[in-house]
Amino acid sequence: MTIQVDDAGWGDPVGGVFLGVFRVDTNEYVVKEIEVVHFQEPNFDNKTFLARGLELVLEAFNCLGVTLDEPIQVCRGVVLDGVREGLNAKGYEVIPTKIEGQLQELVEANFVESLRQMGIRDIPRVSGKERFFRQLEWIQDDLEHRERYAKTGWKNWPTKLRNWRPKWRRKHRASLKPPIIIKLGGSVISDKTQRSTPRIETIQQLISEIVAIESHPVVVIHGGGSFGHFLAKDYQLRKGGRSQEKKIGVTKTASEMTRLGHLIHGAFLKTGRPAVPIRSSSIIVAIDGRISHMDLQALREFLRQRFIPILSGDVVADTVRGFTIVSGDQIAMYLARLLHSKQVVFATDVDGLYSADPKEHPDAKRIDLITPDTLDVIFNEIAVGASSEAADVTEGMRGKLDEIFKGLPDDCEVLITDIRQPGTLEKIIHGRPVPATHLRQHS
Ligand code: IP8
Repeated sequence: MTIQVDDAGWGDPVGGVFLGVFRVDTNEYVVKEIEVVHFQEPNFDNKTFLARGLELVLEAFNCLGVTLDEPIQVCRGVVLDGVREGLNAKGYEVIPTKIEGQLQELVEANFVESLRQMGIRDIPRVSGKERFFRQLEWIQDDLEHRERYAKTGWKNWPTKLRNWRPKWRRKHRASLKPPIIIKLGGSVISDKTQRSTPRIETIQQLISEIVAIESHPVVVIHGGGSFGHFLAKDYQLRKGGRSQEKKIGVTKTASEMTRLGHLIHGAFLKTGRPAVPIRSSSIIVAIDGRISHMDLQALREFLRQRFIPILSGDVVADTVRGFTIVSGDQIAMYLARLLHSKQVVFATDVDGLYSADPKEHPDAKRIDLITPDTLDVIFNEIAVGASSEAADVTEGMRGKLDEIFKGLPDDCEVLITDIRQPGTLEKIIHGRPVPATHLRQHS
């Protein structure tokens, strides 16, 4: 009986290469996949796919009980060089050939189905230009997370394919500047001493300043303030959990965050500037308290259409803890990296960090610049002589700055300042000096 071996996916930029083994007379069929890592560096250069292909075909032969007296028709493709050589060496009668018909269709269909399962929609069944570019487009939509599924070992991956954009998108994207990210601190937009108490006037003031910057795309993220933190603490949500009681805590917190979000969105509505809430818990998944995935497709699309996306710190799904709290700070820095932002502004009710509380100590000095190298020295100075309540605040602030530095890209600057003063944001965008504490990776 004749055995056929064919491949699919060799010319496709996403996924591994599928190998189908088919006994023509009985229609028995086994399919295997040479995993995509064999098409990435350093494996691709070392052609590890050749040995892996042979290994998989022999596994399939084992399943089908192929014997040495069965002629083996093997497709002529390069990916099967190792299979042809290896089978020859083992004494099989190998006939290099062009495989068409049933096997070709089966293995192509299996490969295309695997692309669909990865989430690539509208993928043509037949290989060719359209299928190829559809895959590149899919990768481009979330390069950060999807590049690992690509055959990045191809010579033209780094030079051409990695940055490929369809023409219509190229035009669109070229005109899109990286957004400025503005984090509204929870203690500015709410009274943190009273449960779920908003500072409506301050919110309106902040939003009016934000909408005044028209020259630049903006993303707004707000903290939880007294809407999120009381409940998060009551139910110890950061730690996660599985109990019904905790899940009710998640439900209440999510509901309160919706209320706060509604107030912020309402303030945008009054200004007449298009803004759209994007629920953080719908686009983020965490692993053990840290963001591991953020689906930015909708956010990017809204930004392109000049909406202001509004996100917040939130209670989100966590694959280790069940759920957790991710702060607006963590989200801001994660977004800054993904969206290549050059400026992130943390809006507070003072124009920066001071050596002591400036409301109580008029001689307190503002710290103009902090880098990772100066962080320890500055915090030691602040901690000396701080009251125990102030020490708590200092400790909280240290955690905040550690979070910021953890995610701060080299070419991005964070400013901690009060943006309510008219024109402050405009100055920041144009690189003009404003009273603020600046955070940078290098001085
Ligand atoms: O105020 C926390 O966000 P943050 C959000 O930015 C919740 O830390 C739900 C407490």
